[in-house]
Amino acid sequence: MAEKYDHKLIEKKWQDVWTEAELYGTLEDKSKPKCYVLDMFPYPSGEGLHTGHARIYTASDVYARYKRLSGFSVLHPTGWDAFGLPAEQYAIKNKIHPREAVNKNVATFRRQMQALGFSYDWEREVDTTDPAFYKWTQWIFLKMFEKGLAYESYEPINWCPSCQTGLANEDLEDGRCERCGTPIEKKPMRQWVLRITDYADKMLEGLEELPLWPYAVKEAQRNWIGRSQGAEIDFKIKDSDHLVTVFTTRPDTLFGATYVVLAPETKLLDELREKILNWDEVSLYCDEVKQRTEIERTTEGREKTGVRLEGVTTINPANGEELPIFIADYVLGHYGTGAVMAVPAHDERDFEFAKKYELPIVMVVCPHFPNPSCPILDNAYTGEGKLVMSGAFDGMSNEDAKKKITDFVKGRFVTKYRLKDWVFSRQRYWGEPIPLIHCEKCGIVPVPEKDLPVLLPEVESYTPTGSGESPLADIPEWVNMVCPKCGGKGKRETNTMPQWAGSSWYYLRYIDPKNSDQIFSQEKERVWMPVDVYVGGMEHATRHLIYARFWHKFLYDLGIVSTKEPFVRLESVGLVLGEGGIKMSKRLGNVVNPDTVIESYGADTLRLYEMFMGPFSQAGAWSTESIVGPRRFLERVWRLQEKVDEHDKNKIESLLHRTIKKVGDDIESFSFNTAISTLMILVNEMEKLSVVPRVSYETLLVLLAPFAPHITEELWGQLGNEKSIHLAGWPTYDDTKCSEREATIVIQVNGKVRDTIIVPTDTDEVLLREMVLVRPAVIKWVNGKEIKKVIVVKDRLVNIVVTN
Ligand code: ANZ
Ligand code: ZN
Repeated sequence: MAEKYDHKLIEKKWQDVWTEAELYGTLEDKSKPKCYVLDMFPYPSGEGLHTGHARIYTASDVYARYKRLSGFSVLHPTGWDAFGLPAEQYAIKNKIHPREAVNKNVATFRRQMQALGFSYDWEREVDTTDPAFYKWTQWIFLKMFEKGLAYESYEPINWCPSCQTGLANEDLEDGRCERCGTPIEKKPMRQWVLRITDYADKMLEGLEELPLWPYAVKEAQRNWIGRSQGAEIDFKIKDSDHLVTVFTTRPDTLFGATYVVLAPETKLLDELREKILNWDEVSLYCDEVKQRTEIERTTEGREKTGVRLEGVTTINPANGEELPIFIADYVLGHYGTGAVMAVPAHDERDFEFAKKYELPIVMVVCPHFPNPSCPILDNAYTGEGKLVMSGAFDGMSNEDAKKKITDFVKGRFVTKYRLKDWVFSRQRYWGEPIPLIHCEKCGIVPVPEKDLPVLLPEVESYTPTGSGESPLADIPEWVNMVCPKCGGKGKRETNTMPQWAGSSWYYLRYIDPKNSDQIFSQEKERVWMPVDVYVGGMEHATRHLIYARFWHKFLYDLGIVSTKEPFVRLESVGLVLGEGGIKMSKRLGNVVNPDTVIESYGADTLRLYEMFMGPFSQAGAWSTESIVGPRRFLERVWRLQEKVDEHDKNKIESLLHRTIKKVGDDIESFSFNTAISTLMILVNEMEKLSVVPRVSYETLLVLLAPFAPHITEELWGQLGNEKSIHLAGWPTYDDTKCSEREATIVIQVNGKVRDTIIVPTDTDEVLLREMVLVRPAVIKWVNGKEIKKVIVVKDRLVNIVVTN
């Protein structure tokens, strides 16, 4: 009789054995196909690993283990994204050096990740704050500088008054600092900017070559980049030499422009100040608008506001008509030219505005031409048609008129992007120093490559100065230096890089993490790139995943990497919510600590539970009650060993073959929850047998090994196997033995149909009940209510009766 399943005896033991045997070291075995399985490395915060991390890292671990078992040479590394504000703030608060804070937090993360049994190749661990790593981050920056992709700018940028640093657009959420929620101000200051817009087209085109990325992520990137083709057209200010240049995607509607709108931020306003009769009103309005976030300004349906400029008008270049000029908040200063020609008949925003301020609405594109009478509009007409009221262009299709009218008024065709160049400097301590020198004579001089890395110096205080200078500016010994070019007086750049820098290329360093002469060997890069599967959170869709693609494409153009895209396939994880489907938060006190779950149930149970919560890409709610499910399942697998018999009289051959096929297919497609259900069915059937043939049991163990690596290793060993189960090889199946009978089960809650599920016929009632209760559609209706009973009609129906 086997002993009781005690995870505490097993898990640590096997983790030590695996480490000792270097079981998960990367084998650069060229005889096997390669697979690079990557997850988004953590930011080692003071809070330690959370259940969301555990979901991502378990998924990538299951996949990596499955690929190793299937004969692939697998690269599965991890590391630490450890620069940035949170570490610095933690250090300030706890009065320790950010280096110490990072070391401490990394130790916690590493311990927790090891306790979960992840099969990372720890020999390849990288840390973005390690000088041996950031040397190469600085090196890439210098290459960008060399190619003119990094430039100094004095434009007003996003400034967080609380974090006291400049920020990129990607660091904002609804006009607020993504970190602390403080509304962003615009502050003019010197800064370093990366010309990411040079890569906008390449990044858009590249999306077409990524069929294995979720559509939603690609769509988010397209919108973020926001390419828009249109024309710039000059309008003269009457009785003046000034011009208003507007950006329009609809030059075909120029004859229908009935006023012009300037963004309250435009410089032109100051230039026209002498002429504007109601200047006080205008400047008051401008001040008001500055208080509003961009979201407030552009939300559809919100009442539009504006002020007419008294004393100035402009001339429509198409027909010489005199038009009024407004300033209005719905026109943004930093998009296009900051000025629009308003065509209320064909643009919804202009239509609303024109109604409110009683401005003329002239229809110039009509769908029923040559029928002479245009309809009276209830809202803007945005469709296609023929031109009317447009002089010589009447009758022309509006598509053709775009070019013709632009040429007629000598406009210029332009492409605009919503994407802005990447504000790349931070006025904070804990980041990579930007490796540049300001020389009195030579101007900006790059630090010579041989002098990299530029080490982050020790400082008295990490607290930002608030003056817009980084704390590094307070260390004259560090700042003042000899110009490497002329030997004259030089000063170091004191801004640091943003948190996103290291993560924009870290996946390349894993390939050759200890190389001190090169960023990585080109030969190794050709072996391992591209990343075959990248697993992480959706919040990175328009941040990290844009930046990394940009850097990768730049490195491709330099000839340093061999693939145009870094990540072939992307799998995004759904959130892990707290009990009852609400967000986990410290404030609500509902954060689940993986340590306590591992302590009471074991890492294998936690892993299984995280994968069984529901479809991987969908949110799942934590439930302490249902974590016993996976635990009991593992106990059942444990007890099955009592039935194992050496003699092979396989009564469940067909089910076994089907299970091998289904579990493999499901892991391949990240359908981990259904893979587990399938294993549950198999265990259920095995329990019904009086003896379980040894080979069948061993097959079950191998199939379960990627999910529950410890218990399966233990049971495998108890059967007398000497080699690790994780080297056993994935079982094969015979297609002809896979024929399956299925039943579609209708799932009801209080008699109302809420979901359906396909299961093998004869699926056991208890099991069916378990499978049904974890489905998101069911949880939605059952959550928070008491389950009175569950009615099961075999192969047909499950009805859950709850209190109302
Ligand atoms: C006249 C017009 C007529 C327009 C019409 C549209 C429809 P996308 O596609 O997003 O690039 N626009 C230009 N600059 C703007 C700014 N800084 N703030 C707010 N709106 C701005 O949008 C381009 C269109 O948005 C432009 O084309 C302009 O309005 C407006 F029937 O010009 B259009
Ligand atoms: Zn010099």
